[in-house]
Amino acid sequence: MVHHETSSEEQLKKTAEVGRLLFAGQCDFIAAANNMKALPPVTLPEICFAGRSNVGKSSLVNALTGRRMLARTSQTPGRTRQLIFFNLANRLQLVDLPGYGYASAPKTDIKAWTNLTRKYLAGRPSLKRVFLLIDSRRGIATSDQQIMTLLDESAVSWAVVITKADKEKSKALIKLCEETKDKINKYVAAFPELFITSSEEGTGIETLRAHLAGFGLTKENSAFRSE
Ligand SMILES: Nc1nc2c(ncn2[C@@H]2O[C@H](COP(=O)(O)OP(=O)(O)O)[C@@H](O)[C@H]2O)c(=O)[nH]1
Ligand SMILES: [Mg+2]
Repeated sequence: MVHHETSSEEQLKKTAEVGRLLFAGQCDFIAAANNMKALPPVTLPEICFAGRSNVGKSSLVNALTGRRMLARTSQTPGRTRQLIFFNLANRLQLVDLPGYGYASAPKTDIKAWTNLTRKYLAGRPSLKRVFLLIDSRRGIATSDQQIMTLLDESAVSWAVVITKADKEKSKALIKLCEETKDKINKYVAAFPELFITSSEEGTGIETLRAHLAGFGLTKENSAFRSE
């Protein structure tokens, strides 16, 4: 018997393909900002990755874009204190935020970049959605809840991405996801679904790409398209 795809299956395939194509396109580093004045101008729609230090933000940007060294992972500590902006095919801007709770840094430094991150999160007009990363082995911490509250109060839409799914057994992962869903339920600006990912193994990356592509300009409307 011939299997006829339902329209929703077809739709899923289509969005996956749109995501794949977008992330296979050009991706350029455009700015590293450590103060509000250094932020690049508001042009493209923007999405950002936030979370505690070491949660896997840079690894996720690299996995999504398929470029190993685009966002430097934890080996370059200085970089982790700046907001790093990437331009994806003139259609979407990706931002790798400084992690909160960097234990080994001086308190005044932490305050400075935490303030910058908070200001950015609460007041960036082009910011379409914040992806808040949660380590599958750690769950939601107080510092995460503070960011969730800030985003809710600023009416900025956000979603949870579970990282390092490869490090947890499936039973524990299911439990963590259920607990996480329960916790984010009470926030009005939270996207109800979780994105479960492993940058190491590629789990969930295609789904996330497809979702992210929905925030970008279409190819036809891209900022500097050649006529
Ligand atoms: N097993 C595993 N390790 C990961 C994954 N993502 C990141 N890591 C590791 O976690 C550490 C912190 O990652 P990084 O991307 O620098 O985190 P950031 O501080 O949030 O930018 C690094 O040692 C990564 O190799 C993952 O999906 N699986
Ligand atoms: Mg990083």
